[in-house]
Amino acid sequence: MAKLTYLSLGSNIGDRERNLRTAIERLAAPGLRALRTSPVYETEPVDVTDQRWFLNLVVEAETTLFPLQLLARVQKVERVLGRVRTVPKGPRIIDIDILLYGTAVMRGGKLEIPHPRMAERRFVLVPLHDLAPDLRHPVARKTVAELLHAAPPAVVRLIHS
Ligand code: GSY
Repeated sequence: MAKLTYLSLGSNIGDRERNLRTAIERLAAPGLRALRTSPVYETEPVDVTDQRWFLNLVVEAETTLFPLQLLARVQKVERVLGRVRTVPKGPRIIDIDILLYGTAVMRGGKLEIPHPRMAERRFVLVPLHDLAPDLRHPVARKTVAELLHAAPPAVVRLIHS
């Protein structure tokens, strides 16, 4: 049975826009079909603030992959694009986070769904809100619109739709 999944993509090295586009193209392979892509936003870095600003977007996709298969797909795309895990939370060519996978809740293993920090991150919630404002977070039991309303401030500027 196909599931609806939401992926957050971010890049802050090199041609950020091209990195995002290439990642979206590479994600689409047997078992995953991108349905809609949010507008692109330029966003101030969170956690490690002394780095270039990111471009961020969210992809809505339909997938028949199981969660760990989806994680493997995401990590493969990150590898192919040349992501090297050096500084934790530091600059990256591409970062792809699985935000939601249907209404699944997975905790305590190598993959946590919903993404454990999605509810505090404006760079995730703004583009997710463009696609699915009424979607309900299966743990917080709040809609994306409600989470965005309560999220801490951070600069998120629309670059283009
Ligand atoms: O977790 C995703 C990578 N990342 C980002 C990001 O994509 N955007 C912004 N604005 N800040 C970030 N900090 C990290 S780590």
